[in-house]
Amino acid sequence: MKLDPFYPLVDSAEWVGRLVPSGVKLLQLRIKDMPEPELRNEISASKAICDRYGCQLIVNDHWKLAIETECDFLHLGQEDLADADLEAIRRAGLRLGVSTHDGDELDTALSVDPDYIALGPVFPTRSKSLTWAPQGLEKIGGWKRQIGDLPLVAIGGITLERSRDVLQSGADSIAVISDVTGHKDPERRAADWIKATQDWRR
Ligand code: 3NM
Repeated sequence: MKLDPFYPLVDSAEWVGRLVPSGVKLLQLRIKDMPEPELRNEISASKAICDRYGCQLIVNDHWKLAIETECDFLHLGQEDLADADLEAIRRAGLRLGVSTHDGDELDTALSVDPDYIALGPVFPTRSKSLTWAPQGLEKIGGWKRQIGDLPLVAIGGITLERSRDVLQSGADSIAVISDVTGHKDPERRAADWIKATQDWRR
């Protein structure tokens, strides 16, 4: 499986509607703390937009709702992974990406036969509070050598200006929050990312 090199993370269907028409082909809906009925609506609305524009939607954490809304790709952190019913997820045919931050977490992630591995934080990030120090670019190469053909997603503090180095270090895809949604012109920034990562899309 090949992932698009540009992988923005957003926290609402409204953001999905803003970014996906610019040509985003891979996107994560990452919503924390929302009552279930609203969450279901956000996931369904995001899926409708992604289906319309041919964008792969990946739902963070909410595996039951992802199955219910017929989504086909899920992202789980290590804690979510411990709580989730992996058999039910696989039975429903969902693909699965897993976050990792150190060797033990990588072993845990690999034990569930994931469809991609995410490694973070590559650089300092303000978007999530983490106990791990920034991993640096060399770690990306090491992780990639270890996981071989399995796609590697790099995350944490990655900007458009740093994207080439990250991809050249061995990442297959870059997950990004603030460099897009925190930008003064997010739609334009997304379009710039798509253009800048074009060489990795073939
Ligand atoms: N997970 P930004 S870092 C959601 O290391 C998330 O697992 C991380 O946001 C991890 O692009 C992160 O603004 C935040 O740095 C990424």
